[in-house]
Order: sequence, then structure tokens, then C-alpha cells
Amino acid sequence: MSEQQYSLPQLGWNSFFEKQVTSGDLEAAEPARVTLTHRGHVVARTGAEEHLIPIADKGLLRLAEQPTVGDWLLLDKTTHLPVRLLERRSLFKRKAPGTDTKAQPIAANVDTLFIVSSCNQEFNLNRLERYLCLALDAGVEPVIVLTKADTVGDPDEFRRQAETLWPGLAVRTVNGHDAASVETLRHWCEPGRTVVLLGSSGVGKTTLLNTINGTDRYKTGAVREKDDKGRHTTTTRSLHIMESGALLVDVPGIRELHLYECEEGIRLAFHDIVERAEQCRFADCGHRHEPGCAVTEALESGCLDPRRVENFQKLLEEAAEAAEALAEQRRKQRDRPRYKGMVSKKRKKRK
Ligand SMILES: Nc1nc2c(ncn2[C@@H]2O[C@H](COP(=O)(O)OP(=O)(O)O)[C@@H](O)[C@H]2O)c(=O)[nH]1
Ligand SMILES: [Mg+2]
Ligand SMILES: [Zn+2]
Repeated sequence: MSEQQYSLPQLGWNSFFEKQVTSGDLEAAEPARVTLTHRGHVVARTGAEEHLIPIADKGLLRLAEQPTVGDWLLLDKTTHLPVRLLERRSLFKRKAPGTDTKAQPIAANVDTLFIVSSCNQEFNLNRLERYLCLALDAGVEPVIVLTKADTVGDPDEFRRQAETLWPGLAVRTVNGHDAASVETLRHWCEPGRTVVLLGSSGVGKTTLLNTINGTDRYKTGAVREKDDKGRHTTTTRSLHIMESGALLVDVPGIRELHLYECEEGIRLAFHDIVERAEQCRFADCGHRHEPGCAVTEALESGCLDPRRVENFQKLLEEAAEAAEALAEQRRKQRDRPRYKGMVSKKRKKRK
């Protein structure tokens, strides 16, 4: 998108960001959106120009936090170095092992997470719920897109099931090959809206992109996301303007965002169960066989769905286990230099 001129709203600028800058700010600096992050640098785009910003540069160190794809920066008009990172409207993040406090930002200012699944045996409420936790944790609106509606007799049955996941959740069934059918997603793909697509391989994400954009630019089927060792083939995260005018953020590895990083999202997705659990007699109630368990009571009286309660428990346990594994990894990393030191001393003695 380097040669073209864009207006700031086309890049996703809106009142949320506008409110953060004064006319004084704009005398010396201009807003730019981060369109690419790579190991040593980020690329940020003003309406007219793209700027390559080395991350190791002193200019960047003045920022409170490292910018990520989707971020809005104020760039100094002369040096083109960032002077401020604007407050984020939403943020996918992960905790980097080895650093004790700071979460590593993955993608910022995404408006919509399209959670893509198919109307077939791929459809799985627990998996959708997992992605829902991720969206809620990041503060991004989730939209469930159920593809391959043309291959089943009653796609509405799938829709109804998905709608039970969360009150008011947007669920759409589509035939990804059919432009008229995909029109139901138009609202979220308008110019200046930032979207991420998430879903298992083969569910029809690329097909959707082509149909939404009226192109065959995106290659279906054969796209290799990982190399032979299962590593992602790219560490690049990028944002680009689609033909529809929406901004697509491509974040390899978003599926590997672990749930320990979205405990808040789990609590939001299951807020009704969390509220019940607060009524349990024991503060550390496991909601299995304890006396005075408000969750068990609600299950018995049919007020809670057993599948949801089970998945809630499972996701929280997984989150706790993953957090523990991460803590262990950190302890090891902390201890390693000391250990190395001991080894070299011993070697010296032996000589
Ligand atoms: N019948 C039907 N086939 C679809 C639909 N969406 C995708 N497909 C097919 O499913 C396969 C995988 O689609 P693709 O877009 O590559 O999936 P991705 O891995 O999620 O990007 C391709 O053969 C598509 O033609 C749909 O809504 N209906
Ligand atoms: Mg694909
Ligand atoms: Zn309980």
C-alpha cells in the first residue's frame, strides 16, 4: 500500500484517537498507523507516506511501550520518529517468557474478531467459546461466522447453538463462495474497520476474504502457515487495506495465544457462572461435590448449561496450568546464569 494516499479515517482513525491529540501536538507531529512489525523495525503509515522505524532507535525508547501492528503513533514531522504511542482501543497480548511483568503486544486497535467455523463436524462449541474468551479479553467485538451453510439442510440449527454462547453474540451463517450471502458481514468490513480472522485451517477464511473483496487475490487451500518443524514461517505481523476498505490484520500464531493470558476473558465469557460461584459456601469451592455449592444447585435446577460449566472449569484449569508452566520456565531462566557461573568455576579449579 506504499504508493497510494489514504485519509486517516481510511487507516482506521476515529474520534477515540482524535480525542487524544491536541492541535498543539499536530503542529510538530502527525498520526501514523503501524502496518508492519518485524524483528528489528516497524513500518508506520501516515496518510501520505510510509516510514521505517528501527526499534533499537533511541527515538523509540522514549515511548512507554513497544508499538505493535495496528497501533497509532505520533511521528515527529521532521525526524519521522515516534514521539507518542496513543492509547489503545483494544489489544491482543501475550506474556513473554523471561520477562516478569510486561505483556508483549500482538495486535492493537482491532475492531472485530471474525471467529470462523463451518456448518459440519468441525463445528465445536467449546472451541468457539475458547476464541470468544480471547476476543473478550482483548476488548474486540466477536462475530461468529459459520461457513459452508450451503452444504447442510438446516444451517440455522448451527446458528442457534452458537447463539447460546453469549447473550447478544453476533452469529452469521454464510456460503463463502456467494457474494450475496457474505453481504451479511458487510457492516464489519466497511472502510476504516480493522478485522482479524481466526479459525482452523480449511474452514474457509481465505474464501471469505476473496468474496468480501471481490478478488481471487488470496490463495485458498495451499497456504503454508508453518514450516516442517511446525514453526510459523514468518514472524511478521501486518495490516493491509483490503478492496472493501476494511483493514485486515494478519497475525500468525494468534491461535497459540494461551488462555492463561486471557483469564479476564474467561471470566467475562462465563460471567453468569462466576456470579453463581460467588454464592458458594466455600470460597475455594471446586463446584464438584462440595456442600452448599451454588453452581451445582443451578445445574440441578436447570439454570446453567452443564456443557458451559464444564468448559469453564476446563479453561480455568488450563489457564492455571499454563501460568504455572510459564512461572517454572521463568524460574529456570533466572537460575541459569548462576548455574553457568558455577560450572565455569569448577572447570577453572580442575585445571
Ligand atoms: N461449499 C462450500 N465450500 C467452502 C465454503 N468456504 C470455503 N469452502 C471450501 O473449503 C476449502 C477451504 O477453504 P479456504 O478458504 O482455503 O480455508 P482456510 O484454510 O480457512 O483459508 C476450499 O476448498 C473452499 O472452496 C463454503 O461456504 N461453502
Ligand atoms: Mg487460508
Ligand atoms: Zn461451588
